[in-house]
Amino acid sequence: MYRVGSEYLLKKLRSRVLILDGAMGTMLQQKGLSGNSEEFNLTNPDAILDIHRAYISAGADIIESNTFSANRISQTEYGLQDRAGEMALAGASLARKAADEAGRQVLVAGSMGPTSKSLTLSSDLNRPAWRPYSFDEMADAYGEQAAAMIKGGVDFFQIETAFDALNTKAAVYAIRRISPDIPIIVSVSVSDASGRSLTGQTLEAYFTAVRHAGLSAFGLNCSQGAAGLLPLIKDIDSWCDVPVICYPNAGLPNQMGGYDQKPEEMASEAVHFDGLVNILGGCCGTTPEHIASLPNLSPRPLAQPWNTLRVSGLEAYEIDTQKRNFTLIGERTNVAGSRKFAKLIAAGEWDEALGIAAGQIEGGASIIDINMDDAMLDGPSSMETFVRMLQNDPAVARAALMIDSSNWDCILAGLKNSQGKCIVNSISLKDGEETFLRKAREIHALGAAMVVMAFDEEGQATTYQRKVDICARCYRLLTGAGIPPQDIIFDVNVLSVGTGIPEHDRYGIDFIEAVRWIKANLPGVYTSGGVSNLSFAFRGNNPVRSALHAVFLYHAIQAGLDMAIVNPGMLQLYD
Ligand code: THG
Repeated sequence: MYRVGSEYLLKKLRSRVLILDGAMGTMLQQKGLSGNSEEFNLTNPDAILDIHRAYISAGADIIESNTFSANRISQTEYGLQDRAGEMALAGASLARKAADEAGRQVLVAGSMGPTSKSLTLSSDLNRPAWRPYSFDEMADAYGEQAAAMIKGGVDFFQIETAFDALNTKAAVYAIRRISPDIPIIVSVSVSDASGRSLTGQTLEAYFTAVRHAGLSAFGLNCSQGAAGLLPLIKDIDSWCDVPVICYPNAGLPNQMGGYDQKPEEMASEAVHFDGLVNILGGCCGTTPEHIASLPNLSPRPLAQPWNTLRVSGLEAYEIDTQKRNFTLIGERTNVAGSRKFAKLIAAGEWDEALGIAAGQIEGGASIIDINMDDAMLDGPSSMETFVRMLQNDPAVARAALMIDSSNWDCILAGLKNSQGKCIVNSISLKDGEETFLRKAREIHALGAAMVVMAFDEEGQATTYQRKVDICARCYRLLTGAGIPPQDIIFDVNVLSVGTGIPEHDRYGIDFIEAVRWIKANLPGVYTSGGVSNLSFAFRGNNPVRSALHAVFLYHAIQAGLDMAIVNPGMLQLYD
């Protein structure tokens, strides 16, 4: 079992900057060992132990196990996929042994690389929705690696050189399935000075997508030398609410692809990380000499934990009603809500369908609601394809996704193909507490926020009292299960008015008053509604519909409504 918990690690990271070791690959090369690095855990364990000992002598507080590619997917390239678990166990055990022999406290970070494959990008230009592995396959590979490394005695996991947040989500999903509390650190590698991941995400969008795992640190490794990473670390410092890690390369690569920055040069650049990091070490090209010369820095102070809803696509988006106006969610990418979109999806006209999503973003939507619930479609497959295709269009991929379905498999398909932080639409108490909580936990484990409908075992809430009673009950259940309040969005059912039935007269007012009650009584949560439902009785009469929506939204926003699913192109201003 691992020896340090998250609380202990946090305390240490607050007290001083922990020194992480340097490159394993560089040291193996110096020993003339090239090829499958992780195989040396089995064939040449003494060489690995030597390297760990050299870094411990150089003053490392943390050493990384030689397990970066000890997973089934990466080892397939050597035909050694069935020995990946053994390599992971041996690598973790070797690091543990070296740490335990140190005569002082040395922590073992279980290194997990990104695998050689991306879940977000297609490697085949002619098949943009094709992926070499599914989320579940990748999670299983990571799970096998993680289980072996816990057995080998790692103190925490270090998911490093990460370039695709969907891969990272699979990794943290797999780890949390095995252990709810082992510390996890995520370190991203950026592809250029713009500071985006290879898959196009900003670092803030990336962090937003993986933060749910309860990270002990987040930061950067590889990519550049210390000077090159400094502006990106300053960016991270401005929003990150967990400790920060940074382990740069020994400068920029030379013409031969090698690294020749001297330890003193690296040290003089690293001085500028003072107060910005909690863990400092080295990546490609760094040696025990580099680690020994790292400067003594004061640690980055602890930041206030996030308490607002933050979602992401390629970019991060915070929903803070104190700071900004209302958030629009585009309703048009819904096969049940738009005949045009339904026809395009049925015909496989993906580019045209993406154009509808892009139009909503141009019209002001920050989030797009995607729904593939149609009896004529294979919902999960259409959801998977659309979400994958979306990645190829930066104008659309920028926005966050709301995965809208009454089919659980369709929701999973959306979540398991999105690199950003999504919102699930929706869950409810319709099938009882057990199903409700099982789904909520799974959604959280997959990193998404959730719309909760005012619906229970008795059916849909149509009155004020039923709406607030159900939401109060859901709040108690969800927060009791560890769901952060800011990831809960209550939808108290926008129902159709003007139908001619007197019982429907109060529907608009009861929605608005229930929103007011929720914002006053259920701390931290958000509220939303599908505004176009309100005017179904006026189908075909768009001027009346948009007038109704404008007046309704005006009052609902004053009562505290945070966001709404709307047709952005049809919204009228009303003051
Ligand atoms: N709450 C939550 N999710 C929801 C709803 C909600 N998802 C679905 C729906 N309600 C919100 N989306 C729409 C989308 C379209 C329309 C209404 C709500 C709509 N469509 C036109 C119509 O039916 O007249 C279609 C016209 C066309 O074909 O273009 O009005 O309440 N959580």
